[in-house]
This record gives sequence, C-alpha cells and structure tokens, in this order.
Amino acid sequence: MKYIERVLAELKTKNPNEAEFHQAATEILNGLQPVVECHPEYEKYGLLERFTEPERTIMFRVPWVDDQGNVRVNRGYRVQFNSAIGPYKGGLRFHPSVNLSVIKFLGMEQILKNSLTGLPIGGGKGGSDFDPKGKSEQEIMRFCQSFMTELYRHVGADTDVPAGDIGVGGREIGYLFGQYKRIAGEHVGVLTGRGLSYGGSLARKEATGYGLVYMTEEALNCRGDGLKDKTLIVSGSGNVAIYAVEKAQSMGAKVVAMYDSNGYIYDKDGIKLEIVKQIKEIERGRISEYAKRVKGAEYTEGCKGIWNIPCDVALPCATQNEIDGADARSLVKNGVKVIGEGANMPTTLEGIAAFRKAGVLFLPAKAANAGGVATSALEMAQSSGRLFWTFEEVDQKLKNIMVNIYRNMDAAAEEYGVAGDYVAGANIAGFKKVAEAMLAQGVV
Ligand code: NDP
Ligand code: 2IT
Repeated sequence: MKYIERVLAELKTKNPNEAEFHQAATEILNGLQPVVECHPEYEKYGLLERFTEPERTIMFRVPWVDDQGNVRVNRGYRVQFNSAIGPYKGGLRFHPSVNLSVIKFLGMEQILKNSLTGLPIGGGKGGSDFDPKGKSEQEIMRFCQSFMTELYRHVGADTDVPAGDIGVGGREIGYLFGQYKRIAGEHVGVLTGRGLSYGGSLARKEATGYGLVYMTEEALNCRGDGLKDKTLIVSGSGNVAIYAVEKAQSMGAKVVAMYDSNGYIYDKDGIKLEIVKQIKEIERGRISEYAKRVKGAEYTEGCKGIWNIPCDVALPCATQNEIDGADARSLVKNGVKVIGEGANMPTTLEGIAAFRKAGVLFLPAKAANAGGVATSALEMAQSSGRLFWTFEEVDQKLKNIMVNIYRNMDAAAEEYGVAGDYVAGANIAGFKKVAEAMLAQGVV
C-alpha cells in the first residue's frame, strides 16, 4: 500500500467516528501526493504518522451555574497539534456542534494555514459544546471564567495562544483574558483578538474577511480581472462574513445574499452592511430582521437556497460543509467563477470535485482565511515588542501576507505539476515548511 493510503487507513482505524477529521486528513494527504513522492525521507522518518497525531489532546469539564441557579456542565477541548514552527496557535469555538472530531479537523488545518502565513506559529484549536445563543451576559462570563480556570494551566504567551472562532468574539476573549490574568498573575499576550484597550491589535477584527477579499482580488488580477462590478454571495453574517462584505463592497462588488443558521436574506440592490452590523454585532439578533427593515429585501427560512442564487463569486464564511456536491453543481450551473473559502472546510470533498471539474477558480480555506491568524501573529509581535502599529500598518502587512500566500500556493502547484490546483498547492506549500522543521528537530 502506498504511504499516504496506509497513513489514512490507519488514521481512520485509530480515530473511528471522526468524520470531519477524516475529511480534512483525506483532503490534505491526497493533496500532498506529489510532494511525498519526491521525498522518500518523509516515510523513513514517519513524518505523516507524526503529522496526523496531535502532540497533546486536552479534554476537560466546564461546570458553571446558570441564571436560575442550575448547575450546567459542558466539555472543553484544546488540541495542541503541532509546535514544529512555533507555539500552538488557533482559535476557540463555542458551538453545540463542537466535538473532538471538529476540533481535530480544525487543528490539523491550522498547522498548514499557520505555516502558509510565513510567521512562526504552530497549530492548535480548542473550544466547547457550549451554546452561547440565548445566554445572558452573566452566563457567558461565568462560562468563560470556568473554561479558563482549567485552560490556563495549558496555555501561555510562548506555549499556546488561543483566539476567537465561531461563538468567540471580542466579548468572550475579554472574559477569558480577565480570568487568565487573575489566575496566572501576568498581563501577557496569551490570547489574541484582545480589545484595543488591553493589548489587542488594530485590524484584527477585520483581518479574516479583509484578507479573504485581498486574496480573491489578487487571484482575479492575475487573470486580468477584478472584483469590481461582480455579484457576490457571502454566507454567514458573523465576524468573517461582515468584514468580507465590507472590503468587497469597498472594491465595487455587489453582495446580494447572506445568511445565519436560520435562513438567508436576498437584496438584489446590494446588502446594506450597516444594517447587518446593527442587527448582528450590536443587537445580537437574527438576520431575518434585515428584511423587516429594508424595503425590497427578502428573507427565506432555511440556508440551502442561497446557493441557487446566481453569482460570479461565492465566499462561504459560516461553517464546515456548508457547500455540498449539489450546492456546488447549482453554483456552477448559474455561472459562478470563483470560490473563496472564508470558513474552515466549508466545501465537502464532493463539492470540491464539482468545482474542479468545472474549472472554477477555487481558493481553499487554509490559504484564503489565513489573514485572521496572520494578524493574530502580528498582535503577538506587537505584544512582545510593547509596540502598537497603526491600522494602516497592520492592514498593509496583512495585504502583503495574503498576496504572498497566493503566490506561494500558485508556485507550489506549478512546481509539482498540478498548476492551478490550489487545494494541492496550499497543502504542499504549507506542509513543506512544517516537514523541514520536523525533520530538523529529530524524532519528537
Ligand atoms: P461567528 O460566530 O462570528 O459567525 C458565524 C456565522 O456563521 C454566524 O452568522 C452563524 O449563524 C453562522 N453559522 C454558524 N454555524 C452555522 C451553521 N451550522 N449553518 C449556518 N450558519 C451557521 O464566527 P466567525 O465569523 O468568526 O467564523 C466563521 C467561519 O470562519 C468559521 O468556519 C471559522 O472557523 C472561520 N474562521 C474564522 C476566523 C476568525 O478570525 N474569526 C479566522 C479564520 C477562519 P448563527 O448566528 O445563526 O449561529
Ligand atoms: O481558524 C482560524 O484561523 C481562526 N479562528 C483564527 C485563529 C487565530 O489564532 O487568530
């Protein structure tokens, strides 16, 4: 059996019932085929067996008391996947769908994403099956404090630096940071995405969405085209989606649809982002509100229909597997030219195959959404150096990083005979640096 097939088979046997982890590993390892063939030393030194096994998996009880005085128990996770090129780095997700498989798929993606940024950060991910929806401010705070009361012993500014992800934004990072500082007694850069008044970086909030659009624009520019006057669908209406829409609109694109987990809005005149921000960021409400406030806009219950709306560019920015094979075929039928993945693993393997077959320009998540973690690394640099860069300085660095990632994955795909296949190109470009660092450090 070929090396990759053997490692994948063993991974599935060793980690049964972890569908998302299997899916990410399949996509990554298959993408690495050309590079593994050129490097027999990878097999000799068990590189893929080590790469697919987290260095450490932490699971813990998170007890808290709700507003009615009931004791509630959630499960917390931190998977410290790979520290070959730097301290573990990656977000925390609070969502009822979180389980070990989800955290492991996210952690494995994060290793390669972080490598692609060119910055010294290893890969990790964590979170909880806690559902922030419908919880009071006080309940969120108590939960965050309980979560950090266990997590604090495993993290540190030079060991593991978490950040936000689904359900974890500025508010949660604030509560988590406050509790870390209280227990550990140090005001250090142990989390990123912090508020600007206590060590955060300008442009971190915008970074993932902006970065996604910078890369999409660069890929189009390289083909003599651009986002101007293009029709876009941006799924989700959280942090990544909102700032992707903001940047795309500033470049002259028209965004006609967005969703949350209940349903989607369609505004043929172009989404009014200030209203979305008011509903989602300030009121923490539902996207359906938009159609009540904007004349001519429509709301449809359920998410799937969004992919039947004709568009030139689709930016899935909500969650994993939001575009399946049928959704991809529908997008292709309606003339989609570009997919830029803002969410992590938003397209199923069948969906990716459908886009590949149709020759759609496909920018995979680990490259396209790397702007968030890259800016987190810039936040770490500012914390260590006791520096504070302007918005423009951070934004310019972010833009350069996104253009570089695009060029590196494009060059890697070309070099290994799969030109234009950025799923392979991103995996190869990300993996080569991790492999070099792991080989240099011996069998650890
Ligand atoms: P948020 O919590 O801010 O927003 C998530 C959005 O996606 C919400 O609109 C949410 O709707 C929607 N959503 C979540 N789950 C589902 C679902 N099952 N079906 C439909 N819609 C859903 O998270 P982020 O914007 O931070 O994250 C979005 C994606 O981007 C995730 O995949 C994340 O891993 C990825 N990402 C985030 C980065 C960051 O810096 N924040 C960096 C790189 C990637 P609702 O409000 O109804 O739950
Ligand atoms: O998926 C991701 O890259 C993130 N959620 C951001 C991680 C980070 O450490 O900023």
